[in-house]
Amino acid sequence: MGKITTLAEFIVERQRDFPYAKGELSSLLSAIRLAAKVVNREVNKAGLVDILGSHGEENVQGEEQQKLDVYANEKFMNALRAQGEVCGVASEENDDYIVFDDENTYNGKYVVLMDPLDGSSNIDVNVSIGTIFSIYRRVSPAPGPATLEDFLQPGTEQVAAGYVIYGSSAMLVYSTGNGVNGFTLDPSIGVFCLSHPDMKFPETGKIYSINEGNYVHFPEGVKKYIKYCQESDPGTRRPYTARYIGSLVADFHRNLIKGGIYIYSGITRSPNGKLRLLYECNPLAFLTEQANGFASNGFQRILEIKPTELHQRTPFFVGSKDMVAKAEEFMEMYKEQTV
Ligand code: P6P
Repeated sequence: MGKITTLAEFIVERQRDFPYAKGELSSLLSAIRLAAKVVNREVNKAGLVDILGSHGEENVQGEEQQKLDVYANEKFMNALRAQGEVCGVASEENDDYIVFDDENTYNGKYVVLMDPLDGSSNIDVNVSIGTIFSIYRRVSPAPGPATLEDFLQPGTEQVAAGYVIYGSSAMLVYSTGNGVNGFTLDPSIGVFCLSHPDMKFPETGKIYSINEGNYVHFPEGVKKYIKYCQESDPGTRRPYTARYIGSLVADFHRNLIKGGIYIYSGITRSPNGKLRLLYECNPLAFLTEQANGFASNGFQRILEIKPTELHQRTPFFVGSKDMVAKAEEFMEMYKEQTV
């Protein structure tokens, strides 16, 4: 059996990629690693709510059960606050960003944006869910409080990003700008072990992921791309296979490994779609480009979008480079017909 590299060892080894880093980013990633293990333990218990008491009520121990996404938010917030290198966090669970204003965090060099438990509605049906995180260097002066500008940076400025998928096994997949690596939690020893080194999107694939229940409301370019996926053409391995889990991290992770495209398009009543730019699309777009894929809003590279507000939404086309390029072709071809 080959040598097992733990996430902790890997973080230290890769710190050498950053000669000027004094370990702050490594320490920050270790805080995320810890919180991921704590959340995974609770997510795995979710199936026992009848015995432990459903969230929001008291369990058999008489403890107040929290909704899992609130619980996850709290665990990641606490781990990041305790770690000392982060001056503020923006979360899907909080309307405004949170400033860490004690003496050791006022100097924090980084800000973190996160969706602490994406797809949490899938917990009750035992479908994989995930945490998504994005890390930037602060732009506001230190020492001092984090400011909104620290969080409204374009995705190209990310120093690191990743996700945790709580599935048949728990995995942490992240990049600090030198490729993407995946670590699987060995629950028997509570350690994330390097299981998917140097992850790359296959140039093209056979899977398209989109909620076709919204078909009548899609822009014409998306409708035409879906029909393109369904036509028969052995030369381009079509018809493709439709796979849609309804959990962004799970659909993304499957496509990263097998190849494919995930689309959450704008629709008539919400032209920017449902997914959030800052803590869902940007971190996944960062990973995607590091894994030789591409991420677009249908017309523009996701990472170059200049954010204007914390919870803004964007259409999201992400995955194998050739497949996203083809989808963009249809969006461009039919952009005048977009209702
Ligand atoms: P729909 C979960 O609520 C989520 O944010 C993503 O994880 C998922 O991909 C998407 O929404 C599913 O949305 O509208 O297809 O049910």
